[in-house]
Amino acid sequence: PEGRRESRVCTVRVPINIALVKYWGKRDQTQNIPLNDSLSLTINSLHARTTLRVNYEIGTDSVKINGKSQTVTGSRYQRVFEEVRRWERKRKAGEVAEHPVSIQFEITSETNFPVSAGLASSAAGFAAIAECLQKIFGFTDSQKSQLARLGSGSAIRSIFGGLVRWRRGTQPNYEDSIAEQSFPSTHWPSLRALILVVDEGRKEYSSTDGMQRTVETSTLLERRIECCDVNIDKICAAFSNRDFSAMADMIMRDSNNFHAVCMDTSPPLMYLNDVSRTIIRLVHVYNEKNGSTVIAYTFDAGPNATLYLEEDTVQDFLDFATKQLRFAESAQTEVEEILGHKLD
Ligand code: 2P0
Repeated sequence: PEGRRESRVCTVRVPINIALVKYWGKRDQTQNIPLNDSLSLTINSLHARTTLRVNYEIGTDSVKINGKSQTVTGSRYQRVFEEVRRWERKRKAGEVAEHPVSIQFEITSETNFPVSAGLASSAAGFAAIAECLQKIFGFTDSQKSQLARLGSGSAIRSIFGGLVRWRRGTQPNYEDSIAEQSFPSTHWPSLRALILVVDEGRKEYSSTDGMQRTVETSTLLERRIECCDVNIDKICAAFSNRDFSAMADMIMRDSNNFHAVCMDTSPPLMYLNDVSRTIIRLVHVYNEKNGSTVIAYTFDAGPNATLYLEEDTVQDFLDFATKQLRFAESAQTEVEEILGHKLD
């Protein structure tokens, strides 16, 4: 009979990623299989530090994020935990096991950025959980990807650094719906991300619900999906040549196309607000003033902006933006926080 086993503990630090070509729409909702390939940059300095403890006994699973206990029953965490139990049960069926698999999970996670700000915290969190599970149970890379994706689709991209592509996959069993690194961050060391936290509040509707509503009601989505692969190839080519303006142009186009599709959803998904739109204008004015495209914006399912630029543009843009946004402040708008981050 199986003896009592020691608890196992693992701690990892995993960064967030921000998509340049967004994932929006699933062909399988339970497995988080996307309708289109997506592409992201991993932002190393914004991360989740996650500890997973596995106890080999029957008990209640627990998850604590930044000191706050999370609901586990019926959650994505439970989905991931149940999958691991199922795999372990299956593995043990081949052995002589007198006891059923009793595994209890305890997760504590701290992030160095506001979780509620919609800054892809779930991507970092679930990629970290998958990483810990792989280390503790000895899962394959493919299993690790499956677990990250099951938690949150975009988490599959946080497994790698640099420029990362998540392929939608074509196999019926989805095993080729995986992420791969297109370029390491060292390929373009001067690249920077600025995150403008416009609103720290929780978004009105989750990405999961929002994208499903888009799949059910938007006619523009089909056209968007047709263009994603071509746009990814263009961004990869620009990244390869360190051609900032070519890359920036495609990043902004994808963000605007994604939000157009959100507006084409019924009822519409209005993620951007007046401050977001001020930032869009500001970036275009700055690029025009410069005579070339030296900064790009992208917005996820919320009003916060991620700006991409090169190191030598950061200070000048911040000076420009501060002057302009102070003016905007008098019109009752404000940018709460500006976070400057290196990608490498
Ligand atoms: C992305 N987003 O590619 C896009 C852009 C939001 C806008 O991936 O349902 O939280 O967990 O698979 O990963 C957010 O979606 O959705 C997301 P689920 P997820 O980053």
